[in-house]
Amino acid sequence: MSRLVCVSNRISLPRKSAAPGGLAVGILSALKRTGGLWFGWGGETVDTDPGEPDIHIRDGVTYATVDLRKRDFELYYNGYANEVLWPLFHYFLKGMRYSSEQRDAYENVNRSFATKLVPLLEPRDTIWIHDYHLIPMARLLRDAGVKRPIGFFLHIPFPNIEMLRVLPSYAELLRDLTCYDVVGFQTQNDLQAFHSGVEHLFGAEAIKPDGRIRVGERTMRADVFPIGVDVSAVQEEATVALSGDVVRRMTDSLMGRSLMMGVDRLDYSKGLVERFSAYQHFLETYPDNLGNITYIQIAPLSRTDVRAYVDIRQQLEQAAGRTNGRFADTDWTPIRYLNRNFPHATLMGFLRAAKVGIVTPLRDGMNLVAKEFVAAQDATDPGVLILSNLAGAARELGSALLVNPYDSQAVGHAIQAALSMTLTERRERHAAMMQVLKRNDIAAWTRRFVEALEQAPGADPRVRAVGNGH
Ligand code: ADQ
Repeated sequence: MSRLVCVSNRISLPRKSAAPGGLAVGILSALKRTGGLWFGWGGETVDTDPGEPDIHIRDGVTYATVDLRKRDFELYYNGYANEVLWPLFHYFLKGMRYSSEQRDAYENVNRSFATKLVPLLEPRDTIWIHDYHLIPMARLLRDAGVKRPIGFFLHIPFPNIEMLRVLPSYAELLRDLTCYDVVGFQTQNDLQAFHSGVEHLFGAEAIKPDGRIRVGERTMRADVFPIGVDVSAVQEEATVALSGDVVRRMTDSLMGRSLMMGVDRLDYSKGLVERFSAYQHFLETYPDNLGNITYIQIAPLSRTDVRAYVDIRQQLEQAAGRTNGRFADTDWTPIRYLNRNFPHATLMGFLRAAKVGIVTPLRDGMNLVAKEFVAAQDATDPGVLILSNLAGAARELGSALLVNPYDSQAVGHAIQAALSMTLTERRERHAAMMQVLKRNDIAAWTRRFVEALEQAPGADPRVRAVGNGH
């Protein structure tokens, strides 16, 4: 059996408190299952040359972490990754600030990652690169002589060519994606968007009837691999945490009120400003709920050096303050808005305690919190999920209350519908969603992707069998 090597920009080191983020949750579950190597940035920035990777081994997983130079962190991570690709891929051109200096830093950091990874590779490795920070990796690893199968999974949405074309280096980005053996997307929409780019650049004939893509001498496969959650681990975490101290103190403080819960990284794509305004709309439209509902929004800060994130933070503080100022009573606060981090298990306990889970991103690759909310519920008395139809998860969770996150009136109505839904309907909707979650769980995601990679059209079976060379 080949060894799995995952590469991502940021890696979650054991013993350090986990950085919130779906990518880390997904990769760690994958690697814990199969063992292997996880290579990436360990979260430290330095002034001098970053040097060789640090190696830690824990529970069958080898972690190889590299540092980033401060300047590279600014231009590659804050800059190209999070001020160009992230907003563009989420259709937020307002947040995009392109410079060729950032583009060069992106290429250089990718090259340095590739150079440092190559000596760690073994002859039978299968290499799985994650997310938009590292799109050029396959080209750079191939240039360094790596012949093993290399796959790429995009955790965020992929934009249609009409949006992608805004990027000056869009053709390079598309070419880089075709250097992989397998490219995976969260949803059919993202795959179609990728096809629109391939067709634009290489012509419709590059996409074969069986879905494979042929560019010059290379054949690759692009497909949909919706990421899932570890359903039984979430259930276990949620049940244990519910009777733990932190969750108990929170539920006691509700004094019998219904809880609506939101958990998101503080990011403009998560639709928090719109959500706060929908909640205000709901309190105005359905005043019977005044004093009877508590909305807790947990939103740990992320990417605090990027300007758009400073702006969104201010807007949210103002919006929460406005709603609380207008509706709060001496013994009731309508919104509790927290910018802090909690252990994953505690979050699952909070989700289980909620009658309503509210997940209304303006655009999202998948959204694992939506899936975790469903998995964390008590099946005999489940809470109701309100889900944006612009999140990838909506393609699978059709039994949630689907809303357009920009329509504050509709989201307000959905909150009311969730609070008044009968037990029978709640159970039916929950059971339907659980079926999907179990079928497409995190193990299925890993298995399907790794199998696709091992059977990829470009992966040379002779190299696989005899394991000669990287
Ligand atoms: P994210 O944008 O980070 O992920 P999401 O999918 O919701 O969004 O994943 C967040 C994860 O972090 C969840 O597992 C959640 O429980 C956890 N988390 C959130 N806040 C936390 C906190 N305070 N403490 C600890 N854990 C916290 C990206 C894409 C998504 C895609 C995922 C996975 O943007 O669209 O679903 O990757 O592919």
